[in-house]
Parts: sequence; structure tokens; C-alpha cells
Amino acid sequence: MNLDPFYPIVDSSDWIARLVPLGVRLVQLRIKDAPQDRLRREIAASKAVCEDHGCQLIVNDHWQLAIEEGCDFVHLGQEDLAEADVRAIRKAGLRLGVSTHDGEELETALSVEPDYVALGPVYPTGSKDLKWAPQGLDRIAGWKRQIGGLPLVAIGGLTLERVSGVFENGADAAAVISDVTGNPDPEARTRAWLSLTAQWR
Ligand code: 3NM
Repeated sequence: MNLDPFYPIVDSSDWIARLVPLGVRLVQLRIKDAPQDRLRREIAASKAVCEDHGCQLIVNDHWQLAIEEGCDFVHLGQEDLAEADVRAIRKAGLRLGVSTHDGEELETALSVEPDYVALGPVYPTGSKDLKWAPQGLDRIAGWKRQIGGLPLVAIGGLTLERVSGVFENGADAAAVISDVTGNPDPEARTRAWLSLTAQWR
């Protein structure tokens, strides 16, 4: 499976409607706490936009709703993975990406035969509280050696200026929140990411 190298993560279908039409081919909807009915609406609206634009939607955490809404890809952190029914996810035909931060988590992730593994935080991030120190670029190369052909997603503190390093060290995709949605001009920043990452597509 091929992942697009530019993997923005957003927290609403409004963001998806704003950014996906610019040419984004891979996006994650990551909504932490919200009532079920709102989550369902957000997932359905995101899916509709992504379908219209040939973009792969990946739903974070809410795998039951993702199945019910007919989505085909979910992302789980380790805690969510521990509680999730991976067989039900697979039975429904969904693909699965898993977060990892250390060797033990990588083993756990690999045990469910994921469709990609994410490694973070590559650099310091203000978007998520994490107990792990920044991993650095060497760690990306080490992860890639271990997982071989399985796609590797780098995440955490990535910016347009820094991102080349993750690809040079073996990452297949760069997941990013604040450098895009925290930018004063998110549309222009998205276009710049698309243009720079085209070389790794
Ligand atoms: N997961 P930004 S780091 C959601 O290391 C997330 O697992 C991480 O946001 C991990 O691009 C992170 O703003 C936040 O640093 C990424």
C-alpha cells in the first residue's frame, strides 16, 4: 500500500472541506471528545468531501463509527488499540494504522499486522502531551529498518522546513497538525506542502 507523503491531521469536517479540495490525498480526522451524534456527522461529512476529491480519509479512534459510516481506514493509538476489536475492524474490511513511540509499542503494533506504523514525536510538539522525548531522525531510519516494506509515518513537530529529513531517513509520509492548521494562511501552507512533498509521492 502506498501512502501519500503529505498527511495532514485535522479536527473537523470544516477543515477537511477547506483543505482537501486543494489536492490533499490523505487526511486524518482526529476529534478527541465529542458526543456520538456530532462525531457521526463529522465522519459522514468528512467522508463525503474525501470521496468527491479522491482523498483517503483515516478516522482516528472512533472505529465503530467509522465502520458504521462505511469508512475504510482507521488510526489507533496504543491505548485505543488495546481496547479495540481488531478482528471486527478487519472483518469490516478497514485498514489500520497504529501509533508507536518505543520498541515495545512497535512490537504491539506489528502483532496486529497494521497497514502502517506511525513513529513520534520526531521533534517537540505542542499538539499532544507525550511522555517520550523527541525521537530524532536516526530513530526513523531504525524503525524503517525494522519494519521493512510496511509504510512508516513520521509525526510530531514537523514543518515544511524540517520535513525533508524524515523522508531522507526512510519515512513514507509526514503527518502534521500545527504547521498547517496553525499557520496564518493554512491554504497557502497546504499548497506549499503539496508542492514540496510531490517529489516523494
Ligand atoms: N501524535 P504537530 S505527536 C497527534 O508522537 C500526535 O504519537 C504524536 O502535531 C505521536 O504536527 C502528535 O502540531 C501531534 O506537532 C502532532
